[in-house]
Amino acid sequence: MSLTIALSKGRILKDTLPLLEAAGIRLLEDPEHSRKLIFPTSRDGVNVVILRATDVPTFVQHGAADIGVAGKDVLVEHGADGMYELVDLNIARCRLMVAGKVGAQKPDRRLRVATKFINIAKRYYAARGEQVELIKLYGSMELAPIMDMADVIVDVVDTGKTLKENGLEPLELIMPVSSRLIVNKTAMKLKQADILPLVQLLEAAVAERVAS
Ligand code: PRT
Ligand code: MG
Repeated sequence: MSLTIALSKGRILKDTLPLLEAAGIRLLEDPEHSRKLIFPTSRDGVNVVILRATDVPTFVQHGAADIGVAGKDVLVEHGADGMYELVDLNIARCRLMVAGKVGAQKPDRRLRVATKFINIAKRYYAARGEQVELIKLYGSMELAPIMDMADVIVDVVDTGKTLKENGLEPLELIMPVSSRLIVNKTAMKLKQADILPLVQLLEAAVAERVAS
């Protein structure tokens, strides 16, 4: 078989590796301690590629990777064209939230919103009939309200510690987030015999993890 699985370093990798192992796929080398981008596994023909989290849907959409694991936040922001979202892996859970400076009042002018989730923020405020000014950032969103560049941020929150340590507080929940198994639509047709058993093993591993 020939199967390429796209993952990202950090929490998704850490939480996905045990699930893959339960499905009989073990990496031969630890990606956290390597500069390689393509990793062979214990299963002949199955390789894992390590990407930036936001690039995983792109590689799966274009079929460069057959399968991937990405946060729901990243998937909704990117759009689901060309792929199926097959399994909620229930890992890397967090919440996509609006956050702002502790105690800050809503301004009388247009709200300025800093985020890397431009599409999600656009839709969220449009659905509420609110006109906002969106400011695209790629990281350290927390700085925007502190430095008075924005009134609020849209970002993922886990423990809330990062917000707190920067004088910010969560204000509104946009959506709960967990990581999903995504599959390229064409790969699903052509490699069904390889992909379906893997999906079933992963589903079983997730169910077992949730139960324990
Ligand atoms: O780091 P890089 O810029 O490459 O990309 P990334 O930050 O999107 O990747 P990564 O690996 O950090 O996150 C991958 C996915 O993990 C995200 O798309 C989410 O679906 C999920 N996830 C789960 C999180 C968190 N929890 C999380 N806490 N992603 C980011 N964070 C950030 C949060 O924004 C805060 O800055 O981690 C920091 C700590 O969070 P607190 O609330 O626990 O302090
Ligand atoms: Mg990160």
